[in-house]
Amino acid sequence: MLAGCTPWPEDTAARYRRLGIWRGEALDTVLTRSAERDRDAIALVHDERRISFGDLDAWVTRLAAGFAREGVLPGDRVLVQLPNIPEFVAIVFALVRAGAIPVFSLIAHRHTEISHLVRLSGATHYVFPDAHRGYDHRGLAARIKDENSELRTLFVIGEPVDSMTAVADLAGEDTWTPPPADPSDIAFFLLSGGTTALPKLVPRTHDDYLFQITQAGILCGLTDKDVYLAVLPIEFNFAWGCPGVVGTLAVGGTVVLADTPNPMACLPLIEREWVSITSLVPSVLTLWLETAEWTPADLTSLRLVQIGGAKLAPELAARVMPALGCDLQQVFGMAEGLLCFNRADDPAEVKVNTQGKPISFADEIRIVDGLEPVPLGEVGELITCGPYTIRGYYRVPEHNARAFTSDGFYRTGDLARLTPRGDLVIEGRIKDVIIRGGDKVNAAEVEDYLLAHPAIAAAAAVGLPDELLGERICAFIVPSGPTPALAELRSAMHARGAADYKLPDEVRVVGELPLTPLGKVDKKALARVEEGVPS
Ligand code: OOB
Repeated sequence: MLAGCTPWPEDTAARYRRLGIWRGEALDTVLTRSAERDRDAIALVHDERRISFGDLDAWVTRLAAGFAREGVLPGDRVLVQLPNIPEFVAIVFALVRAGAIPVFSLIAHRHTEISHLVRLSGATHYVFPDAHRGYDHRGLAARIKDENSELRTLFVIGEPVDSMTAVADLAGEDTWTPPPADPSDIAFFLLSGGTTALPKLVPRTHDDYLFQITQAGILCGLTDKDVYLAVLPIEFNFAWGCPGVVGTLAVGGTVVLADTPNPMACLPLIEREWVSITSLVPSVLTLWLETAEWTPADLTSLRLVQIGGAKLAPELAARVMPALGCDLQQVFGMAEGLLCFNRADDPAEVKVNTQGKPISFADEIRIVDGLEPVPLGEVGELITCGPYTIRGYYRVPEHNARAFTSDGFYRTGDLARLTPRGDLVIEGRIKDVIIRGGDKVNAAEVEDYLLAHPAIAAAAAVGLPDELLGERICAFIVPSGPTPALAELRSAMHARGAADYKLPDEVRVVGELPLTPLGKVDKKALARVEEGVPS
């Protein structure tokens, strides 16, 4: 395994292989297999482009040969920063086929994140678009290359300048023979999804990811008739492989790439492409539900909408099935591995109120306080290990010592409890705690109380520095009607049973909550309000 990554213990790995969980196949075989089954079936759709499995598989081999010819070697890390376009899929699979390791970055990343990722990954190549939404990516890439001597090649989608290489000019034969792959080694790096620190690198192996997409696909009843709409950024684990893009391609289904999560664009796309399944974060779902009420778009093809990435309020969850006319599946997941899904045959009440169960019998979950399990049904930290959950981030040994237990469980940092029927309910983040005058207040709990108020559409509880209390509770709210005053909010929360010390000290009205590029509330930006920095 690539130096700097933590392998599973040998006996555990042997067990996963013996049980057939790890199949010992390279990730890019999913494309070859689907192409062998039906070369003419459509794999990718973007705007007016439609690419068959036969063409995609051949394109991937030509690109892999082209990358190899340009000096991309097996084991090289290659930073990939692209929007939802077919090139993302082709390039990532081509790098995997060439034995290189793509490092997924968000298109929204700028100098701070990109230079951090180049250094942390030791990337020797960088793939990016010439420009996207008015931003000059070539300028950023040139600056990054000047500052990092190990970065050898800049590959651009679009017009090259200076010494950049255009991906369109990569010439290789589609009869090229790739180097042999080791399926137990790293296929690509995902990014950790923190909202407070710079991302860490999450090494995912061929074996572990193939298992994830297969298992997720089975639980979604995915077949070659399915059409998956990639709405969220494609490099987000949720959109890439839960079952997402890779899972859909693996069963021979069609992936439609959306340029934006905007419902005005996506709902007509569902009608045009007969989309059957998609995955959204709650903030995007809110927009979709508003639009779905009056849109003329025909959504009858849609059979399943997966929602995850952040807490889904039960009130919002209850609106999915009636408004979109399809099934709801809550997904609790993370780049590091563990995925929990509602099951198709769960009662509606379970789909609305819980985040489901782990997708595999081989996932182990524990709910602990420190290392000790809490009594069944009580809230504690969720820790987990299993066949697709990493044993360590790349090249951060000090952090790994804290983030993993000595027996290899990943400490998710999420607070969770189990219902009597064994479904998980996520109650907040361990670190999302406001320490108010010595009392610890779970921000998510305050938010649940706020959201229960009929005049509040969205809310975030944030600890702001306070001379007297250390931190005071500030409720940032997006009103859905007349703005409730602080006193009224406090008494409404009190009437619902909230303890005095959990009541907000201050209310601030905002037009919308700032979000990270992956749709999580950006509390760092909210806290900056206090410093007078515009969020
Ligand atoms: C997904 O992945 P990441 O790595 O961006 O973020 C993981 C964190 C979790 O630890 C949890 O704090 C939060 O995001 N989260 C949820 C949630 N799903 C994720 N919190 C409450 N309810 C949920 N349903 O966000 C991700 C990766 C794959 C599939 C889905 C989400």
